[in-house]
Amino acid sequence: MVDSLQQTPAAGAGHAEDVERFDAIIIGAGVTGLYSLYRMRELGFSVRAFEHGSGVGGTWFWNRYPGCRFDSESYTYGYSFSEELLQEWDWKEHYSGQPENERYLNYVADKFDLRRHIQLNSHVVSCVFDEDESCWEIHLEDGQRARGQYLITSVGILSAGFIPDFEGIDSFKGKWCHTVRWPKEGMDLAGKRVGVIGTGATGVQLIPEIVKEVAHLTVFQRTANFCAPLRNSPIDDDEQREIKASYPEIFKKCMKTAGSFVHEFDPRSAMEVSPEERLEQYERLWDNPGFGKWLSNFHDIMVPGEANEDYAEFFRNKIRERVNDPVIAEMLVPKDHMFGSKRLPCESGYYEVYNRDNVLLVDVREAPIERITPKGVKTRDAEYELDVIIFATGFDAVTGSLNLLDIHGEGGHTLKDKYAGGPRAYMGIASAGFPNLFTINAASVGNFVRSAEPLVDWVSEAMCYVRDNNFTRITATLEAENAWVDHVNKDGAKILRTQANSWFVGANIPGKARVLLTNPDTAPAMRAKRAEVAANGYEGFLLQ
Ligand code: NA7
Repeated sequence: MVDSLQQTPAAGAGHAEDVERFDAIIIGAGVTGLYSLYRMRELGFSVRAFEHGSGVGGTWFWNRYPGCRFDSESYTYGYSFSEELLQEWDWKEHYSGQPENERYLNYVADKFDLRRHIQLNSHVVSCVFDEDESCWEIHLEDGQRARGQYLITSVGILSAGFIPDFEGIDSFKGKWCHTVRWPKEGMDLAGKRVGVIGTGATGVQLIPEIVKEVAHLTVFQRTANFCAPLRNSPIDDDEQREIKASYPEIFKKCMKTAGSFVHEFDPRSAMEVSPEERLEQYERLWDNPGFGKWLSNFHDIMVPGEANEDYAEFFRNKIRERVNDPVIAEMLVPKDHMFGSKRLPCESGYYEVYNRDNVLLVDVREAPIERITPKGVKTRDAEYELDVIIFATGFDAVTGSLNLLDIHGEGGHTLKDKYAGGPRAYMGIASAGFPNLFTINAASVGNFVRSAEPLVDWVSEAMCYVRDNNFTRITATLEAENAWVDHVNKDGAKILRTQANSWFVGANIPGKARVLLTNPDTAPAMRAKRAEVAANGYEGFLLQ
């Protein structure tokens, strides 16, 4: 459970009230929840968002670990729905950090007067569909209940933190936490012997920051990743003016790309240009900031084959150049998965960390972690004495956060049971047997806000259609759901994202079904599909 990710979880609100009724209950006040609240309220629905945290921001509220920041360009991540907001808000860095991102979301909540519809410190423990009244009832940890015709889960795809089931965590005499529950007051790491388990996007952001203050750092790595330099920098006044003048073009560009990022693939094949030209492009992208190294490259880098392997080797050699000790360098060089088959972490001085005398890299694929002891971490080969253990061990992605909500649909059937073999949701958002439930957390991937805004718009319009036509329920049909799941499995098998063991396919969680947890389609294809469904009178949905 979420609260077991930190030694001292925050206390809940602890009050009970009468059952209040709303048109829509939104769970989560992160980027999607805030926008859902805004949009649905604008359309005349009564709404209430229930948020577990003591503040708004979701991902940017919980992930307070040092180094946490965007890998998307800041100005592509913000909301586009208000021109005034776009002109008022100054992003200070090209890849903005957690504190500023949290400030931004608080600014949005204040500017659009959203707070009066948000109940903080509200831990939803179950959601039950009332078939007689065609509405959802949610239950909070403190006994409070609320009812809504619609249930909107804006709980994020990466919010249910995961700690491997290591024996002995409670016996550890030092301090520990998971990065998604980094305490607001910070962790005292100065002069301490610190261990970090996990080297995904989170670990790679965290490690170069904390190494500046710890006495000694031990990094436990199971899989070496392809990581790219972020090359963050401040946004100066001229750039700020230029950004603000070109938002329409920026967003237009984002909306054309597969993942809604600002980077567009080069239509040329890597193997069709000369080796010199190829290398020149690799080097140019390498020197540029952000995801361009991944998403502005030759298009065939992103399919298994010669181009992908050629670029992977370029990356491997970049790692070898940055790490002084060739043995450590080889430990950091990824060899067991294709470039782009896992999410590309962006880093700022990550590899140079391993040139320090006070840093030790431990290969826990070779010698797995056996247990946590009172003194530290015990692998097959040694015990590492530590004062602090940081779990950067990722998330039970997509379905994990839904399972925590304990959702019961028609006939009392649970979403958890339905999803036991992987998500079963038409277009990723609606499941047969769960009327008026939109799992919007499960369908937004890529550059998050860019894909979430149109999705929330679509759901809100569907709700208007139901209202305007005097229906009370909208439910995905089993046929539409089955066809969609077949599509995810069939087309998902062809894409790079399903070729490695990662959270994309649930492979990071022992015992979890190995299926693509998101839609396999590009963002424009998903928008087109949803538009077609709406134009055909919500094809694939049963309206009652
Ligand atoms: P990730 O990318 O899932 O990374 C988790 C890391 O934890 C990864 O290095 C794992 O190794 C490691 N891990 C997990 N279980 C173990 C065990 N049992 N032993 C050792 N190491 C383990 O999560 P992040 O938080 O870094 O990033 C998640 C997303 O958040 C990211 O994609 C961004 O979009 C934001 P593995 O690679 O599985 O061998």
